[in-house]
Amino acid sequence: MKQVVTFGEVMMRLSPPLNYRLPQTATLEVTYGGGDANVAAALAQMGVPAAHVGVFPANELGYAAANHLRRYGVDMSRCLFTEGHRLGLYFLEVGASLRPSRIVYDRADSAFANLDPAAFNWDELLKDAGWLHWTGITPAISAAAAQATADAIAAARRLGITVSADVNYRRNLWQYGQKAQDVMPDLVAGCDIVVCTEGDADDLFGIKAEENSDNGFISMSQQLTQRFPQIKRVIATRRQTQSASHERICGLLWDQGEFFETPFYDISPVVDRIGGGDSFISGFIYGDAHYESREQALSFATIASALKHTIHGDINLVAPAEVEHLMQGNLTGRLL
Ligand code: KDG
Repeated sequence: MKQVVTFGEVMMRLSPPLNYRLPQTATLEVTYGGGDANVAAALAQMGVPAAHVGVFPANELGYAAANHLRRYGVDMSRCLFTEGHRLGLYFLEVGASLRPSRIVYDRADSAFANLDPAAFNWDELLKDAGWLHWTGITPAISAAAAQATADAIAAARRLGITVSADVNYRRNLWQYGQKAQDVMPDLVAGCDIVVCTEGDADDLFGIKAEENSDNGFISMSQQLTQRFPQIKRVIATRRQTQSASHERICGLLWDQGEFFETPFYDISPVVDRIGGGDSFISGFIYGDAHYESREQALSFATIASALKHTIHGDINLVAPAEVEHLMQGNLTGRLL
C-alpha cells in the first residue's frame, strides 16, 4: 500500500491517574495525540506506511511530541519545527459512573496555529502518497491552518490521491473568526470518503436527515453525496448506551447507493474513549487496502474502534490479527 499522509496538530495530553479530579491530583500522566496524527500512528503500527505533517515548537516539548509518534513508526520527516510558539496541551479528567470525562484545552498560540501555509509544498509532500487524511479539528484551529488544509486537498486532487476526512465538528474550537459552516463545505467537496454523523451534517451543511436510525444515516448520506459529488463513501459509527455500564457501537457505510452495517460490538467497560473515531477511520483505511469486500473493511474498522476503547492513550495499538480474530466471530476473548 502507498503511504497515508495526515495533517494536523499534535498536543501533549496530561491526565490525572485513575478517576482523580484535576484540582486534587498531584501527578499528571503525559502522553501525546492529535486526531489526525492518531490515524497515522495506528496505521504505522499496523504496518501501513504513514507520514504525518505537522508543526511543532523547536524545543524539548516539540521534539518529545514528534518522537512519540516516531516510536510507532510514523514518518515525521516532513514536520516543521518553528521558533517563538508553543506546544498545545490538553488535560483529560476521566470520569466514572454519572460523572462524564472532561477535556480542558490549553492550546492557544501554538506553533501549529501559527503555521505559515506557504511553508508547505504539498505537491512535494504528497508525491509518494496514495492517501491524504485530515479531520475537521485542523481547519478549526486558525485561518492559516484552514488555508493549509485547503492547499493539501487541492494538491491531492491534482495528484489523484484518495482524500478522506473525519468532519468531527468541535464547535468550541472555531474561535478565530471564520465559521465552520463557511469553511468546511469547500474542504469536504474535495474528499472521496468522509466520516460524518447526522448531527454534524445538520450543524455544518444544514442537511436534515430522516429521523429514525438507519434511515437517518442513509438519508443524510444521500443528501451529502448529492451536494458534494466527489464524495463516494460516507462512514460513521452508531453508539448505543443501554445503561451506564453497557455501551456498544456498530459501523455504517454508504457506498454509492448501497448501505452496509455491522453488528453491534460491546465497548464496556471503557478504558479510554479518546481516539475511538480515529481508530475507526484508520481501521477503514487499513481494511480498504487489505480486503476485497466493503463489508470486511467496515467490520475491521468497527472492531478496531471497539478495541481502542480498551487501550490507554490516544493511539490505537491493535494488531491486525487481533481484529481479524474477532471478525471471524470469536468474540469470547480467547487467547490468539
Ligand atoms: O480524536 C482524538 C482527539 O480529540 C485528541 O487526540 C485530541 O486532537 C485532539 C483534539 O483536538 O481534541
